[in-house]
Amino acid sequence: MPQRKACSIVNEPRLVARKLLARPQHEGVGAVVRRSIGRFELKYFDPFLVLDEFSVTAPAGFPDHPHRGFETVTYMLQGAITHEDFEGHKGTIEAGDLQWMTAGRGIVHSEMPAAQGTQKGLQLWINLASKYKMIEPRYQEVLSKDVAEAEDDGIKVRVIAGEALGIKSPIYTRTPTMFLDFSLKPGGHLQQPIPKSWNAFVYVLEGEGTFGNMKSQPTNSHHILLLGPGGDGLEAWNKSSKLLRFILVGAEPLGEPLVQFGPFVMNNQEEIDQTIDDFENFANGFEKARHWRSETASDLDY
Ligand code: FJE
Ligand code: FE
Repeated sequence: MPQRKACSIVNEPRLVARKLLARPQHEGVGAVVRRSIGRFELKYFDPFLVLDEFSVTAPAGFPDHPHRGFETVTYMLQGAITHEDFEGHKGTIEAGDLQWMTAGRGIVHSEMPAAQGTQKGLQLWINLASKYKMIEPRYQEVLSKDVAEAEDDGIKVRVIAGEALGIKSPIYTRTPTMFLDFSLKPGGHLQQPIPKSWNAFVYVLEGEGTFGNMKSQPTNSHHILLLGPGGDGLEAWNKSSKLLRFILVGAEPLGEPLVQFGPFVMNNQEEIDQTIDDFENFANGFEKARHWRSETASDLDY
């Protein structure tokens, strides 16, 4: 057994099982996303369906589109995005703010730039368990000033979901999930517990970090690292001379069958056929889509 500090809170650090670079691709209308989870090579990392690092400069965006069967988490890094849905729920999120949207049985909405310049952020799609797929839609929004933050010895964490350094997020997650935004100063060393049975990944936003094993090759921005199974946490080091910023996301896998048709994610083909039927006929949660078009996206040609 390797020797560890008496204060270790991670005894069996998880190793990096896979590393992928998220290259830019076009999505929505005139928007660019670096997709890591959800691309061909990594279709699903239970319960994660999509991870996009997006970049949107007007005139562009994600005009009126539906969702069913999962949650979307939008975490802003720069600029602002206005969302507007078919029930009249509307709002703008800016850098540091987040929106946790449980689409459940159905949401139709637009997500459009709300500021000059380029809007940047992360959007994560988290699958819902079969028994929650048709629940009422729900929004949880947290402004940057209300995001729980903690600092300790060269480490800063913003707790989007779950718990770190003794600080808890107010976000309620249907699928048990942790979402942590870490900044490590040069020389910083982190140990973060992760439940053993959870799937977890790291996505690097800025700088260069060493993950899992102190002797491994450093990883820089736009890379996703899938952590291997079994260990009880993440160990990370900033051995560079610049700030390191990354997110650590983990969740309990659902272990259920999955059939996806674009923004509809269900458990079998019959439920997907029913969903397409519901969407086309404005039924079972899509009633309000019949006469609705977003204002925000109306000046965008698509
Ligand atoms: C979508 C294509 C899309 N990533 N990141 C197809 F682009 C989208 C979609 C998004 C999206 C929105 C934001 Cl604000 C950020 C994103 C994909 O809206 F839902 C489907 N079906
Ligand atoms: Fe959307």
